[in-house]
Amino acid sequence: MLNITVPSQVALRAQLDACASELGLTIVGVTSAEPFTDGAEAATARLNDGFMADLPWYTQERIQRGSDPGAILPGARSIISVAAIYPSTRPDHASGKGRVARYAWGRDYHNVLKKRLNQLIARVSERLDQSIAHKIYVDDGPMLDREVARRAGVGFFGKNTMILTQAGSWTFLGQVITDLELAPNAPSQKSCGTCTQCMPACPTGATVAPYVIDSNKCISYLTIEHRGPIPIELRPLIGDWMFGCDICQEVCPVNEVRGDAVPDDAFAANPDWSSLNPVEVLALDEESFRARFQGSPIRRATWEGLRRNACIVLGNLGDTAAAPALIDTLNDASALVRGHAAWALGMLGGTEAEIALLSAGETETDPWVIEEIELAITPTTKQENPDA
Ligand code: B12
Ligand code: SF4
Ligand code: SF4
Repeated sequence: MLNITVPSQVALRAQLDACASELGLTIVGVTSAEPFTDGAEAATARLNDGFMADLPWYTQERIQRGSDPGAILPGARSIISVAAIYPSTRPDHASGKGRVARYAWGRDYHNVLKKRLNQLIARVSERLDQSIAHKIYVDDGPMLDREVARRAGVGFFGKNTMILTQAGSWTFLGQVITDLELAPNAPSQKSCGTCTQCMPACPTGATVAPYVIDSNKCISYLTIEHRGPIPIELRPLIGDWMFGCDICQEVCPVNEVRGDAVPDDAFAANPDWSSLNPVEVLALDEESFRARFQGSPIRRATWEGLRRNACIVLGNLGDTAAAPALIDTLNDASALVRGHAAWALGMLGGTEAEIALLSAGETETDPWVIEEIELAITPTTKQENPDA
């Protein structure tokens, strides 16, 4: 009879934790591969309420698939959930620049964290001298990353819907579904308590209820994922956010108490990405956009989308020195960008802007841009910007 020693769940877990720590993964939890029924229910409710906006890939089918790890990896027994800390201390923000959400200051986390999780599995596999069936996801699959993290004890849900870990919410989440039988963690018992600070702090009122974000109003959605015109009533509320938004995390007291939160070097801020000069962005051609943001999450906004955002930021900053750049942009090849440039000029006001708008109105052929030009030359638009 063969004498095979099967490592216990606890011994396997100890190996996992040791390998994770060697790879700099300090926040690690484990949960079973049981279906995520509650998470799927909440996600379905968000979808049915229209709160997932027009994200074409966020479908009921995706939610179903993501809530059943056993269907993704036959033989799945455990899910390893990790949170990787990214830098959160903002260098002095130069005036005239557009803000970038912290998660996008450094290299694209999808690749960095997936590589790390691959190394983790390779290392554990080597130690155990056995192959491990696994499937890795970092934001790029159907799994409900935050619900996995909650059940694996990595953190608790904040009312801003972020997972609040021992290091706060400035973290990326990733997970590995595996056939290893690992000792699980208990879900965190912590909660926001009576705090509600993130809710009134949201400029657009996107936190429509505790734990519920209406993506249609979320600046992160609007500046990163949304492909068309940004609703005119939301534009002034975007302020100087050029890509993403961090406000509901900046105000969170859990993020203040994070003495032991050491950001992962792999996500160190790149000054070319961490704040953006909107006039410079308007001047980028498609090739220079690709080159400048190679390896950055900012590419997700698309060349057209980022220039649309630059127009909004310039309109909100209200600096008339940006008028010539916006006037040039009235001739842009993209109607989306031209329309937002017209709006921004309306916000800046002044004779130079008005003459340019009137002249553009004579040659413009796109009906939506014509409408934007007309709105921009009516005085009511300008009144919406309190700083202009
Ligand atoms: C779609 C999406 C978005 C959308 C929608 C966001 C949202 N809140 O749903 C938009 C584009 C707006 C977005 C924005 C951002 N995102 Co995003 N996004 C995703 C994605 C792809 C899916 C999220 C999802 O399924 N939402 C659907 C709803 C149902 O999920 P939920 O709001 O989390 O709901 C849960 C809880 O509310 C809970 N719940 C429901 N009711 C109740 C009641 C109680 C009492 C409790 C306790 C809990 C609870 O159950 C729900 C299901 O799990 C995930 C990656 C992934 N694959 O999971 C990243 C992800 C959530 N995003 C992430 C990040 C970093 C951001 C931004 C911070 C980026 C930025 N700075 O601009 C913002 C944050 C905005 C915000 N406050 O959420 C990280 C979050 C990391 C973390 N520590 O939590 C993720 C996990 C990506 C990753 N792998 O790192 N995102
Ligand atoms: S990311 Fe910004 S816009 Fe979105 S919910 Fe948070 S504060 Fe509101
Ligand atoms: S600000 Fe308060 S309510 Fe909002 S997530 Fe943080 S602790 Fe929770």
